[in-house]
Amino acid sequence: MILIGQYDSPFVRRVAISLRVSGFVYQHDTRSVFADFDAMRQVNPLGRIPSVVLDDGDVLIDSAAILDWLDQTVGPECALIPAAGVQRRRVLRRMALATGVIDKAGAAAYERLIRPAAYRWPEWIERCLTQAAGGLEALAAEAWPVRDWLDQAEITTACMLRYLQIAAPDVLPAGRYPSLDALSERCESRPEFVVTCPADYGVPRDG
Ligand SMILES: N[C@@H](CCC(=O)N[C@@H](CS)C(=O)NCC(=O)O)C(=O)O
Repeated sequence: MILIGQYDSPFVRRVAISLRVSGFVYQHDTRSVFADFDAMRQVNPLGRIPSVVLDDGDVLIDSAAILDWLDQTVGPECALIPAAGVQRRRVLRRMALATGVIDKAGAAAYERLIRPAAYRWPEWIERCLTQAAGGLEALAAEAWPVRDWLDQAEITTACMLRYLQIAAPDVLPAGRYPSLDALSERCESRPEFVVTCPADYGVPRDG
């Protein structure tokens, strides 16, 4: 199996960590979604990451679809998203909040890092950051019990928190939400997080 995409993408990283937690081995294709755009479009017509190429050649695109394949493959006992009921709803809600924060903080970061300064729209950036802050506040209000195992809400939220630290540090000042800091520290100390930890954020930057 081949995982395509660099770990500075929280969507790629949550797939990588989920594969490792579930005992899968993969080759890592680290081509850049920006520098290798044409090659990326050969794999995923949207030119986005992550993608996973399965051993039979089938290509999975979009982290949610990849995680769904993973849970289907390992079965309900080992799935990272509970199969049904209130537990499933709770995990899906947290995942929606965490991916929403990534989307909004990411949109603001793209505006500031990629769009030429003359074309930036401060009100739009402000709106995105307000939405990201709302998601963070909602996640901080949730209980994050300490356990030996991880579910997908914890993996996705921890990947989101690390992404903010490197791509949009002003969105989450250290200490604002101690429960999220604790979740991040707990997750980042695990081997699957350590080996996938991104050192830097690889989007093209202006000036
Ligand atoms: N819904 C997609 C979002 C993936 C996504 O936003 N990927 C980003 C990297 S974090 C990307 O490919 N950005 C380049 C682009 O959209 O042009 C997923 O969950 O896989």
